[in-house]
Amino acid sequence: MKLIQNYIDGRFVSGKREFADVNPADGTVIAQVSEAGEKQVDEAAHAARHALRGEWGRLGVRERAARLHKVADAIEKRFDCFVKAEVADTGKPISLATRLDVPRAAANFRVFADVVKMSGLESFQTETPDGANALNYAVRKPLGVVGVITPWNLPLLLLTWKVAPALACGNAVVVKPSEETPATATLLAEAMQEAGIPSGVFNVVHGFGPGSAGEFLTQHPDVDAVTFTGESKTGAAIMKAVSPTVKPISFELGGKNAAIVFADCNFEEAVNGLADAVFLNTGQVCLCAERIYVERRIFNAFVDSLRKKAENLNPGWPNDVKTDQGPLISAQHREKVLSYYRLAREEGATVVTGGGVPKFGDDRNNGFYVQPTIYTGLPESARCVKEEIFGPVCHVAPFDSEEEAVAMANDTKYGLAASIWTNDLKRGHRVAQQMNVGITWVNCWFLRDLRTPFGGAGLSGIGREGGMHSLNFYSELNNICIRL
Ligand code: NAD
Ligand code: 6OD
Repeated sequence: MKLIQNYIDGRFVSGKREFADVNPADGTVIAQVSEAGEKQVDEAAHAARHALRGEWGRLGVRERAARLHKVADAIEKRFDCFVKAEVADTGKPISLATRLDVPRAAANFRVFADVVKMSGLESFQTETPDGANALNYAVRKPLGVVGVITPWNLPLLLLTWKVAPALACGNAVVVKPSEETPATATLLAEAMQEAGIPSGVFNVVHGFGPGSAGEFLTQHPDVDAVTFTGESKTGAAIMKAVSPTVKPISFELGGKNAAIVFADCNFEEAVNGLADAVFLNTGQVCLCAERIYVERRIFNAFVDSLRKKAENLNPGWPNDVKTDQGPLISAQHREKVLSYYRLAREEGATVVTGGGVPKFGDDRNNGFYVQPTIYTGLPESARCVKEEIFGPVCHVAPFDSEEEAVAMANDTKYGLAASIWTNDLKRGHRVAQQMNVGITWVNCWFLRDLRTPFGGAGLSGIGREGGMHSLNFYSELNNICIRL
């Protein structure tokens, strides 16, 4: 059986214990993973600190950027290996990993290499009280050792989204990928070696959260900052863990995202766009729309068209190019999603489609598939309308006025993303600007420009990453004031 190891100070190493890496499509064990104990996390943090004092710490921006492009080259060279590993770990359709996850990993390195090379800093000419002049300018320095903790839904994409800017700014990192999807982080270590990233700059520790590698990393005194993507309640636990050492944090957390569909929209584009927004990656994207508000006069037609889309999805084997719906990540996560399917009925929902588990004539019955599901008829106070489910499911509700739609969309403790569907440009701007979220799409969804601010309000996160926002988190500014 294959063993997925930790990567510390340029070497692939094992911890004391192992855990199983399970294929969500049929429940089989595909590899054993070496869990990093406190000792390995400590070694990784020290290796990272040491690397900052070596060649990496002396490199100029131009050479750092060149090496990040080489990392992207090395990912592209291993494109098929990354796709295969990501599909096996997550169960996502091969078509999705091929068009989204792996290309975005390479793009993350290329974009942040270019952003850091092109970035400048502001300066101010300042009048002194005695009528002389002073010049203020700031310089960027790395934060130091950055702990990177990531989830299982887009494992390589989300890990590289943080590692690339952290390295671009000259930091060294210790990454703790999700225990559900360890494979591509260790593969990335091979790409780092090939690209000439010095030993200790990129380290991988595998394991779980509490009492394991995740917690050891957040509490480690040699870790200067923590960047985390995952559930809001995990974010709260990490905030507590980092508070004694006052580490800077960047959090990208959960969502209960709304979409508003006006009757003047391009109907077909809205249905297609929202079918993606609800069901992509089996609904396991933090940006997915779990609440859809539709103007009453097109409500029935919209629900019926979305139902047809859901019923046409093909829950096949992940490696089949015709598959567009994979399983959920784990038995435990499926139980959570199914508990919401049961709860929706108890709360009085009308089940438009789905609500259960598909039956196959093969080993997929041992996997973690659920049916794509659409509900209507729930009150806005229902738990299924308020809580993040993170599966292929949405609730669709009608509205009669723009004000009502905006109020319902904003009635949440989360604040990650929203989408507005209308052909009235003025309304598009007006409604988008009223959304209490970090990201609003108009007539599209998950259309990314990596230079833009990305993050959430409320329970959805702290801070923004993307372009200069990432550079601002992953570096420390030192303002220098010179009296002239
Ligand atoms: P999770 O919070 O359970 O786990 C994420 C990571 O944190 C894993 O690596 C896990 O091992 C680690 N972890 C757990 N407890 C920890 C602790 N106490 N200390 C340190 N590390 C700990 O999240 P998940 O189930 O893997 O991912 C799904 C969640 O992530 C959803 O809520 C989703 O909305 C969110 N998410 C948000 C974004 C975003 O950009 N806002 C992106 C993707 C996923
Ligand atoms: O596109 C990105 O940069 C990003 N962070 C996406 C997050 C998706 C959540 O599952």
